[in-house]
Amino acid sequence: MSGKSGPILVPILGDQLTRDISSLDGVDPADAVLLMMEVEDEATYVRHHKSKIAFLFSAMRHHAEDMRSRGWTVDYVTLDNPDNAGSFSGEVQRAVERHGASAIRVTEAGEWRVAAMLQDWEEKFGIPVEIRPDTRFLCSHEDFEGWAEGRKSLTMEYFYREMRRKTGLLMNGGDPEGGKWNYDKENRKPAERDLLMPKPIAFRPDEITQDVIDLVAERFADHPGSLDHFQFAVTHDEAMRARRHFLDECLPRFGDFQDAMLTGEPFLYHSLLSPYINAGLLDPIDLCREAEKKYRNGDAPLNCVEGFIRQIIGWREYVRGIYWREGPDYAQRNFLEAKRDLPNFYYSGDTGMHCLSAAIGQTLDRAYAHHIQRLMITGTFALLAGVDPHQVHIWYLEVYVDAYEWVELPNTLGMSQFGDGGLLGSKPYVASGNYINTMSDYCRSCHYDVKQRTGEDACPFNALYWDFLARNEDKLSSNRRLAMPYKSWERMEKGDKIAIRNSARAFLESLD
Ligand code: FAD
Ligand code: DLZ
Ligand code: SF4
Repeated sequence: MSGKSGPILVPILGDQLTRDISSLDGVDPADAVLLMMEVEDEATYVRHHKSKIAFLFSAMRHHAEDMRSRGWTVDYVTLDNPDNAGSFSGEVQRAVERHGASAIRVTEAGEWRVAAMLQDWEEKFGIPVEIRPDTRFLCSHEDFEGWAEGRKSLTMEYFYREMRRKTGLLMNGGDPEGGKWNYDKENRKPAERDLLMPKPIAFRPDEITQDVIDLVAERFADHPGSLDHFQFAVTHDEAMRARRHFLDECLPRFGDFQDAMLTGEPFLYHSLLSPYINAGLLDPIDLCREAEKKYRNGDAPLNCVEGFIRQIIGWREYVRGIYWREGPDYAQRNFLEAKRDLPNFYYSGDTGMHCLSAAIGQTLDRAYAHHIQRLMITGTFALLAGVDPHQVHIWYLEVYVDAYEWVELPNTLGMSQFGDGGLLGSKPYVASGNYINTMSDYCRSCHYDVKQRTGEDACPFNALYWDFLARNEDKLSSNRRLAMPYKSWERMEKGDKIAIRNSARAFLESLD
């Protein structure tokens, strides 16, 4: 110990808005100062969507109020404070001096970049720094290592089963509820417009949020996205209301239409809860237990509840495990050596491809797109077009309100762009226009014809799909899960192959 007698300084980072965050465990409010800081570096290390910054700053300001009302002393530094040092380390240094802090206690950071800063603090400030594990996750880093150790492949499904056993969620003794672990086959129905479809719960900005919106509009005018549709929950209570709305109104049909896409319906039956879970306003496991209750009470079918729980205790925990296991250079991987620049229309939505203009348009408006839009529209297009996966990663990190590197990077670089060569997904998520036409109504009002493979009016996904396979034959043709498409490509007439590749080339040149 340092021997100093000042308070313990507890920095609460922007994604640690949890009342019982591990850094506060066993701490007496009388002995501690909580430090919350809006800093330029965090807001600009990528050009976050304006609504993403507004959501987080407003949620942080409300959380500070909430913690004060619970007896904590909170030192909150706003972005426009003239003395703001602009970085976590700069602000912690100022706070250590201001309060004469005797020690720092902090919950581990959610990404490598910030974790490296925390590691430096002890030496930098000359007081003890305790970095505590983030207990909001089910699977610790050590447990994930233990699970992954010695396995030939890190298949999510097996990890998920471990998490089901660990939590007892949807278990019948040692067996999965209903006899199967996974009901995904029932979850691929296309949606029809339905007047009874639930509307998302919208929260009107209060004075605190409005101040933040004004600040962000002024300071981050050059960042992508709009503030006009801001309707996020920003308090614990509002997040709980959003959670209730999802459980009552959307969960009973969540699974059925999980992969569907409809023009003008950005949300369908999705929960829209990821920003609140990731920032710490909602407890993921408690949410899963509530979802399970809905099934046990006969209010939601098994396929929907299992599908939802799998996303959280399966995918969410799994991608975090992969992120920390693979290390800071995971972001640099580029298995397919893709080099194209991200097309400008990712920042404007200005393209004749209706699926892309719809997914990007709602992303810029609302900082939200659901999983299949992210994976099979913006993700698949970038993959087929051979866009540099690092640029794709930066875009996803910027534009989604729920984006933090630990969850965004494995989903983007691994699952969506095959940048890790198949560590996360056993085959690239590629598809021709036919998939999009089956799962959405986008093609009905598109400039392009989904049935045509070549020519100026043909759906670009079609030629790009075959061109992608041909272009990456040396790297992908031995993949057993791509055996069928490669066989079809082989069997194709030479003239057709040439026409497809010319069509793809012409289209790709038009992007440059
Ligand atoms: P729902 O469809 O209602 O799902 C319920 C919850 O499950 C989500 O709130 C989320 O917490 C969790 N979940 C679902 N899928 C995943 C997944 N693949 N990985 C982790 N958690 C999942 N999710 C993020 O939270 N942050 C990101 O930055 C992010 N980037 C993504 C990038 C790409 C390329 C892809 C394909 C997916 C990404 N996802 C990300 C996963 C997923 O798309 C979002 O979690 C989901 O769309 C959030 O909306 P929702 O809350 O309505 O989700
Ligand atoms: C994403 C973000 C932004 C935009 N701004 C801040 C901020 O000003 N202060 C803060 O504490 N956190 C912010 N965050 C979230 C952090 O980047 C996130 O907490 C770290 O990535 C943790 O690993
Ligand atoms: Fe997208 Fe092709 Fe359908 Fe147009 S035709 S919406 S580009 S899949």
